[in-house]
Order: sequence, then structure tokens, then C-alpha cells
Amino acid sequence: MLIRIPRGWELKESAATPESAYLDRRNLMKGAAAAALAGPFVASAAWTADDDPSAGRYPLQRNIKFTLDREVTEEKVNATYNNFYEFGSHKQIWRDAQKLPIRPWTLKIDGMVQKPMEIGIDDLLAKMPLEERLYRHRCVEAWAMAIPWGGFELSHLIKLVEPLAGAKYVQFETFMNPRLASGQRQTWYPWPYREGLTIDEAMNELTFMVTGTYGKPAAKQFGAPLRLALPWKYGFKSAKSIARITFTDQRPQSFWEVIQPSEYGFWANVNPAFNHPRWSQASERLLGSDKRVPTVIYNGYGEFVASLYKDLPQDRALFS
Ligand SMILES: Nc1nc2c(c(=O)[nH]1)N[C@H]1C(S)=C(S)[C@@H](COP(=O)(O)O)O[C@H]1N2
Ligand SMILES: [Mo]
Repeated sequence: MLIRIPRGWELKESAATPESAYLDRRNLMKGAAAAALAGPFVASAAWTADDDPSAGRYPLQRNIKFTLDREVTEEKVNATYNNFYEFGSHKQIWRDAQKLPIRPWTLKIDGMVQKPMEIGIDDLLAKMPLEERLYRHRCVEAWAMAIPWGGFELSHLIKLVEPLAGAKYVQFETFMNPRLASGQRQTWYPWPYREGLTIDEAMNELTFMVTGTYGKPAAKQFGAPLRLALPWKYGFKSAKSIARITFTDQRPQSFWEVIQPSEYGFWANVNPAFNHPRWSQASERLLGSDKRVPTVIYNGYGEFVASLYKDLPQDRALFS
């Protein structure tokens, strides 16, 4: 069991939580404690994994280049409200997601690279410069959070496999295991979950491969042991539990794009001026608080990424 010392932001966040939420949380905690006494299957913090072999690597040094304009979302709020359709199409998938075995876990990198590889997650963790970053996270459904991610910049991994000059896109694929993941038995979805970026987007310094959350190995519902965090794009671009990365000269078609291309386009850059066909994107709800705040172009990360899109028409193309 890892003993963890609360750090500055954690104290600040709980101090800033509205009283009503704080009281609710105390009741929730009482419930969790009672459940822990009641049976062996519920740990005291059942939404986090405490048996991850990479636990000794955390917490990681924070990279202070990445700052927030809001409080970090409370861990429990974040860890019990997730999109992970492999485990169901509702937000309370965290318990089901604990079924996902994350060791052994092999990442396959193939396609247009000089050095294709298959690498175990712990070997990968040993090779990559790990750090912590505080990122905003904006779902296309108009809710938002702020999260301390641990992990590494994808560019480091890309340099290792040496893409060929003709590789223009990077495709990410989640594990496929319908026996284990009930959502994958819903055959009308185009499994496995896929996402894609241009190679320039993938090489951008913001593009982060997440291996940890809240100072620990990533909880399974966040997409352990390896997920993307692309804070300037809507959340669906940030594929979870990635098993394969493929370099290609063809633009990948993503899971949501196959389902509904008019609602979930390839670029999916956060853009308050371009509404979703069924709702406004002008503002967002900050989970864990009662606040609604204006949405900002590129989710506030324009200084890092705006130059990637200077040659695209500036209206619809930013989204689709
Ligand atoms: N494999 C996979 N990755 C996924 C999803 C999913 O259903 N399956 N949902 C996406 C969506 S819509 C969002 S908003 C984020 C949610 O991440 P969170 O649960 O950590 O907030 O994961 C994205 N990555
Ligand atoms: Mo989302």
C-alpha cells in the first residue's frame, strides 16, 4: 500500500469546494467505509487501483509550464463520472472498469515506421521521461474538469520508432475483448475504439500519454495503463487503454466519426463558436462545482496549437 502525502493543490481544492458538496462527500465517505466493512470486494477507495506494479514511480515531478485557470477537480468526482463505452454508455462505469486486466499489457507500434515495436507497459514506463501535468479536459457534451495527469510526451515515443517521411497520421486503438468489456458486446458500435491525429498534432508538446492520475498509477476507468490527453480537443479524441499505435498516410476514421460524422469530426478542436448540432458549445459546466464558465477557443491552449491550423479554413474546419 502506497502512503501518500497530500500536496498543495489537493488541500487548496478541498478548501475551495462548496459546503454542500463537502457535506455530500462526507456522507459518501461514510458510505464507502461502511461498504468496506461489509465485504472484501470494496476497498476503502474502490475507484482507484492499489495493486499496480508501477506505483513506486509516483508521485511524479510536476511540470509547471502547464497551469490551470480553475481548481483541480476532486479525485472522487472525476473517478466516478467517466466516458468509457467499453464498459457501458453511462457515466458510472468505474466499478465495471475494474475488470480490465492491465498486466501484462503490450503496446504494439506498427505501420509506416523504421522501427516497429511491441513493448510491455513497464518497459515503456522505464524508457520514458515521466512527469505530471495539470490539464483542462473538455467533453463535447459541455462538461469540463481539470486533472493532474502523470505520463510522458508522445513525441518521445514517436522519435523512438522513427516514422517514415510518408507517414502523415497516427492512429490509436483501444484493446478489444468483448468477453470482458460488456460494451464491446454491443455489436452496433464500430469496435475497437479508434482515434487519430495528424503527425504534427501527435508531435505537439501538449500531446501527452497518460499513465497516472492524481499522483498514482492511472485508475482503470481513466483508461489505464495508457491513454491520451489532448487538452485542446474534445475529450473523445483522447482514446483510453491504448493497445496499438499505427503510423499511416491515410486519415484514420475515429469511432465517433463512424457513428455520426456530422457531430464528431476529425479535428474536434474545442471551439465555442461552432455549436454541436444538438447543443451550444459556448459554455461548459465544471464538474464538482456549481459553476458554468465560458468555453475558450482551443480550450485555452491556443499558444501551443493555433499554428497547427493556420492553413485550415477557420470556421467549420476547426471542428470537423
Ligand atoms: N476507449 C475509449 N476511450 C475514450 C472513450 C471511450 O468510450 N472509450 N470516451 C472518450 C470521451 S467521450 C471522453 S470525454 C473521455 C473521458 O475521459 P474521462 O472519463 O477520464 O473524463 O475519454 C474518451 N476516450
Ligand atoms: Mo466526451
